[in-house]
Amino acid sequence: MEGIRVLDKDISFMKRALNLAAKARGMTSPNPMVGAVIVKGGKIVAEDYHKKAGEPHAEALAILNAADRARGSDLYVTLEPCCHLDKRTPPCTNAIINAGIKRVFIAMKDPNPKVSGKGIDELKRHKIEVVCGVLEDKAKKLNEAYVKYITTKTPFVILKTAMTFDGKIATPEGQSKWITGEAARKIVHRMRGSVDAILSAVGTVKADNPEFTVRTGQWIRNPRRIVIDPNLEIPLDYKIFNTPPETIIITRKQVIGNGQKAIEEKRKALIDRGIKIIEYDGDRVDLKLLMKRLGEIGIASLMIEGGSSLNAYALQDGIVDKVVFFIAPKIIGGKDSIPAIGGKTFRRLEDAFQIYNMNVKKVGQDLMMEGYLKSS
Ligand code: AOF
Ligand code: ZN
Repeated sequence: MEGIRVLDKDISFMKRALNLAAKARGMTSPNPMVGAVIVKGGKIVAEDYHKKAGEPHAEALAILNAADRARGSDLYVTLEPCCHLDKRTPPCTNAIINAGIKRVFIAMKDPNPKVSGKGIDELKRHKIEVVCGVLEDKAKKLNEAYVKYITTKTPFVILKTAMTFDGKIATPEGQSKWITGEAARKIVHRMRGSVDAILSAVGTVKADNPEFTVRTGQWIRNPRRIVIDPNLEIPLDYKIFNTPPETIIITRKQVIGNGQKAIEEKRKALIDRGIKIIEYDGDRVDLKLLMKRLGEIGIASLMIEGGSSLNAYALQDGIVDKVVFFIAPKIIGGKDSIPAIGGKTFRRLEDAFQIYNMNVKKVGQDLMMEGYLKSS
């Protein structure tokens, strides 16, 4: 960190800005969560956060609230202020300069290629003191989905699963309700509320008839549901087709005139219901290509809630960014029970997927373990 010496009070104002930003979790996609605090004479004179994509930016709102008090003040903002013109809202750098703000503390550089350091340069050109990197790790974690999507145009993918102490997700007969306890399931609902979509597969949907919606009461936005169903086997009266929001079905392109009449009829019935269908060629959907396609339709983050095979294919196809495993204090044992990750077995330990930046916490009676597939 260059220039200004960062003091404890600066860290605590930034912490406050981060907490404000997080209030909009699940509401800002594909845009970032951003918080801003304006301080003068050691006191907060205004603060605000970005509420929803397309609505005013955090720093612009805080400046508006501060009015004249912004002159000569310090701004704490969790993301580098924007400076580009080809967008819905006016550049925040102009607002900062015009308001007469003296110093700007930034948590992280904006990975958006249209900004990426240019916002900081613009402020410095106008003799504003800038320090970037205050609580940077926390800011990056908060906006990990935004960082991935704005730089790759493909969604940030979380692989979530609930398993026994010995890594099983169901008995050989498929019984899986409930492996984990209430507290863990509550967290899963919260996670659903913060992603754009849930990805699952026919096996899980047929076995559990899930809704994949958020039922904690606090959230108002449900994720899109995306289900891989190669032969359109999921019955039309299943919850996935009968609860909003719109479900997307990923299915195999059928060979015409090959005795596929029933599938063709089902396809028509689904389309009549407003279900979106995405087709793929070949035996199995290429998940990497699917992620590209979903990115194109604006899905910036996705959580996989599938079974053994989908979990394995997701890892194999290299689409997973983060794993969140809930571990319950139960042991099923036996080689016939269903493992969390199916698919092929690695013959050499060197080939195993490596998990980085691992974190563990206790939730109710269970453990929540998370980590990343790439080191940061
Ligand atoms: C936000 N909220 O508080 C900040 C953002 O679609 P627009 O016009 O709102 O522009 C989105 C871009 O603005 C976003 O990708 C990021 O580069 C920058 N900063 N965005 O939605 C905010 N500060
Ligand atoms: Zn802005």
